[in-house]
Amino acid sequence: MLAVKKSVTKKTAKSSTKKTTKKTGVKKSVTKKSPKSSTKKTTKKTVTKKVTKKSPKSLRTKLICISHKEDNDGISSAALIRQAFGGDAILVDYPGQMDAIRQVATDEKLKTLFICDLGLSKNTQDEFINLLSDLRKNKVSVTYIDHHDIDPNVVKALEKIKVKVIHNVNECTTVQVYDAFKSKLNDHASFVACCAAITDYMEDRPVASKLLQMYDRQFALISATTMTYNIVGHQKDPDYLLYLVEELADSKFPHDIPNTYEFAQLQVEKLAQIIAKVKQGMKTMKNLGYMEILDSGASGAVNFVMGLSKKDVGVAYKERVDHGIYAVSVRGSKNCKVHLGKIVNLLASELGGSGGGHDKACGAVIPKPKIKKFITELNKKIKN
Ligand SMILES: [Mn+2]
Repeated sequence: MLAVKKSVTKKTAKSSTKKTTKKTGVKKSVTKKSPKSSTKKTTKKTVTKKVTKKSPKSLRTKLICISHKEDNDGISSAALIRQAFGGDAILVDYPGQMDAIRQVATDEKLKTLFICDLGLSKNTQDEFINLLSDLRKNKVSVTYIDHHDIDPNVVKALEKIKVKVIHNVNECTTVQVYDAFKSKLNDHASFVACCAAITDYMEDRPVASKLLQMYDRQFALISATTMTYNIVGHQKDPDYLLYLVEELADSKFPHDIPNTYEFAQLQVEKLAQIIAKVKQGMKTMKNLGYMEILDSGASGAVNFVMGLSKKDVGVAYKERVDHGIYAVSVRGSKNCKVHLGKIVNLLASELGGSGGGHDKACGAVIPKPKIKKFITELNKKIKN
């Protein structure tokens, strides 16, 4: 474990200094003096010079990609945006999504914003539109790329304010990023997209399946799985996740990123322990199996809850003590005929939370006291 961490920190440090000197034009003048100084410090020194030289418009130089941090599709979307356009990634989960957008919206240097693989729900969509419309008023270029179920009125509203919307529920986000910007990407980017599609169960879709044909299936499967385990196992290590974004943007195969396979082995062992715990702790209702997860991620356990309960829907939830909420993961089997993402979106917002996603895989944020109600109501709404 120690060895894993060490080499990682070294690499991250290296690549992040590279980043400051290489990518951001504004920082250049500052980098000479102190390469370590942050952007905040930078403003102090550059502003006086800049203001006299250039119009305020040209102060906007930053490109930021806000993407989903919890899976390979989000991380890989950020990586391909970085390869195509440069800039920096901000990785967030669903509960942190709006905070991140609010924060970048106040950044006066922001010129271009990409938002990837972050679905919207009834409770977030209005503020999302408002924030982006403020950005558009400031001439910030905004591109939203996603594949989660979305209210068509939201798409209309976004297009009206000239946000570029790339949205297709039939391909994962990274495949859509690849497809939209392949002229700016190298050949390896198609492999990154393939692996993301596998993680999202979408490698059989029209574009993704063509990409997968170019590679050996088992090679792509083990690469996607290794990435997934490294991402899931590093959710509390944001620097490592950003490092993965950089390595993928630099066209590294997962097996060329140090220690990823060793780390995946550790994750596999943890998952085996989760199976044992789910067998003990899982409960069932008529139409679903459910379980509160205490010592791992809910999304890592939810498939076991569904499978071991022998129901067509599984629910796993984990308390986020700092937020007073439960992070909930929901999965449906092939026999599940209802659109879980749509049901969960409605139900979560009725209970003062938010949620949504795909037909057979979705998530929600539910206020702590409402979790039991969420499960009983979901059980009622999915009767087959
Ligand atoms: Mn996705």
